[in-house]
Amino acid sequence: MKFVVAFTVFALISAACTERVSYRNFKVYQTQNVTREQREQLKRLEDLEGVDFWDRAGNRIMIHPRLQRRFELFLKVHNIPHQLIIEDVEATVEAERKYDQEYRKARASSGRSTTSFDNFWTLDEIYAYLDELAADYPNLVTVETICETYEKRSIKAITISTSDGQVSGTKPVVFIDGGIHAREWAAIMSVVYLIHELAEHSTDYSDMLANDWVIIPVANPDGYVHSHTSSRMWRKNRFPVSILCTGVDLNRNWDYQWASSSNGCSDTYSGASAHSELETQALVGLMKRYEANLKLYLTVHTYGDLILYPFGYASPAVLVPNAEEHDSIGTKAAAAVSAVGGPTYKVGNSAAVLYTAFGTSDDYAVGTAGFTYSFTLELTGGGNQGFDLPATEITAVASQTFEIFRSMANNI
Ligand code: 0X9
Ligand code: ZN
Repeated sequence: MKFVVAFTVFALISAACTERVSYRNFKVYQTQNVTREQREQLKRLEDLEGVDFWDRAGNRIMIHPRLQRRFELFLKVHNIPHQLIIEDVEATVEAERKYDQEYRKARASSGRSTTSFDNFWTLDEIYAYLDELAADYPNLVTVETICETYEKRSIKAITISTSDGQVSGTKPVVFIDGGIHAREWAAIMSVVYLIHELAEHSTDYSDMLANDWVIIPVANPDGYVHSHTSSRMWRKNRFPVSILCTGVDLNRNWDYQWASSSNGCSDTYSGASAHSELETQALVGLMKRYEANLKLYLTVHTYGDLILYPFGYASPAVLVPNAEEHDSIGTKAAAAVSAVGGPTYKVGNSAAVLYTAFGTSDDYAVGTAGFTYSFTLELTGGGNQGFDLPATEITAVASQTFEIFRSMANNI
């Protein structure tokens, strides 16, 4: 007992002392009407410490306060039209944290315990929920741990199938991951929302359940926890790359057109080799297990209101042979979002609409794994706040995203 008390006190103290990265006076700039040449110039800043491309195209860039003057000079020299859209990122992050604390307090005092999507769930909350579903719906849901990460956390996968919660081997498999990028919290919540709908309201979705669903809501748990406890804008996993830098970009680590990158500190560092990371290996292993039935792969990210299809490694774009089908499935999904009053999603090839990137999961899914269809979804962001979608908007974004899942599952 003494030990338990001492341990609890120690845990509380160390939790309270977890050092948070402060984004005090970090600025975010929005560039406008950038020409090809200007984009090239911007790209050269991408890997510098203190420069964070919120969208990798370089339209929104977060800048460390000590670089502010030089960055503004750079924009001036290159004649790049721009606007300062966030004066102090820390204020945004603090507001997000304050909302969460107050929400949790109110909830605790009201004694409510029903599932709700009015705040961002922690990793432990998501995992507890998955286990609860497995216990409550044994004929529909199974949950398994597919990996232990570098920091010894589980990656959990949930299978939702009317064939006793198992992949049947006869139905098409829809495979979905969220949270490959740690800071993209709304993507994770949208995938949890999907799980909630399919598991707890399964009778409403016999159409969708003509497929077997294999879902990994948090593909990068170490990164996700780190973005909650230490550094809100963390993107990569937490593998110690060098004495200076941590993290591999799990969306550059796949063995299809993988390219080595020399800078381990870069936010898009691709790892020592293709599939070097445990998280990537775990997803690949699961894909291999269901190889014969893989139909649709969806990797859920934020933000940008985009439905993107492969390939993304080449410019001008190299298209998948069934690109037209991808386009029509994507266009129907975008229409489904509009039909419920959501934003206008843009549909297209990832390299053409966004930018080229090597070793991404969407390319691997069709290029190697054997899926018939593969999309990257970039969900709706929080306006100028980017990744910090206000928690009050989770339900709207998640329910609109659900329309994408439903439309796609019914049109493949
Ligand atoms: O860069 C990425 O990994 C994705 N965007 S994000 O802002 N969520 O980081 C987009 C990947 C799209 N796929 C390809 N361009 N191949
Ligand atoms: Zn992402």
